Amino acid sequence: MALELLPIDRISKEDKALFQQSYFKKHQPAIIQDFCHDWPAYKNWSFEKLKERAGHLTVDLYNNKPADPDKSTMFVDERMNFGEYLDKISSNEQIELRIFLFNIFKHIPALKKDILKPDIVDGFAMSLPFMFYGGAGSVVHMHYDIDLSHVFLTQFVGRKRVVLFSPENTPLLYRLPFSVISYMNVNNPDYEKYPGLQHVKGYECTLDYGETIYIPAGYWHYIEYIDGGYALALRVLNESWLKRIEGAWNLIGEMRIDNFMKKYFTKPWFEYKNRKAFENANEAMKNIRSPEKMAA
Ligand SMILES: O=C(O)CCC(=O)C(=O)O
Ligand SMILES: [Fe+2]
Repeated sequence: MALELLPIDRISKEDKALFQQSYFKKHQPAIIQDFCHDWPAYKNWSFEKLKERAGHLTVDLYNNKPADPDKSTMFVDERMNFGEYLDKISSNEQIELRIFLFNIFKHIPALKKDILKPDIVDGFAMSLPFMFYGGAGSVVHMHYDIDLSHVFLTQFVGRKRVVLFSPENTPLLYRLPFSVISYMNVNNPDYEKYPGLQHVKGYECTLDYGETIYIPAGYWHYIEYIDGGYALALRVLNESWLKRIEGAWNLIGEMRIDNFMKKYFTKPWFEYKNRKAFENANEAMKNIRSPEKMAA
């Protein structure tokens, strides 16, 4: 049995009121087809032009291996010259190497002029633009963004498959406490080991060149690079102050506690978190009323 994944609506940035009412306010994902079409970046950010402007940088690369639950968060798998890396991913061979959360603008500030502040909603944090790169076959494992901001991810080159789950699904995805990751296998879910997965409801799309996906705050996302390519993520801070505080706590508190415990109490800490993940999923399953009960 495959996961229940619905398609994601496509709209235009001209449908501003529709986007705000039916998607942004309701935390419903959407694809905005022309979000970046008036940006200089839409025309300018080809492989060749990026290589010309930033090819001399050195970048940290990450492979497809899922993060080890025992090790502290993300360590670099390889380092490479950025120009060489762009050549590799543009060849469209299977190259499972990604760059994530790359603030390329810190190194080449002039690139920022190629992005225009969107007005589809207020509150874009233009000082926090991050880029993501990947070769064909690269995978971004299931996670949600720790700061709990809304993310607008714009694809400049290549296509990617994006799978999303709303935060209501969190216990059923067996989230390990003190982390933002789930070890589920999207393409081959193990319902015997993780029965909660039978109840998750998500979304799926292929994000095409020039399109932008709105990933509401706290949404889980899993991404497969169909082609080598790259994207820019712009953030809108959460409208709820409580969520902003929770996001900051995740970053400065929860993550540090987790890294400290992983370092000094590796095995018991993992066992505790794993047990908790199963308890949370079992509790959530109890609360899902079966169709027979609903009819009664
Ligand atoms: O596109 C990617 O490589 C990852 C994007 C992502 O995880 C994000 O924007 O939060
Ligand atoms: Fe993310």
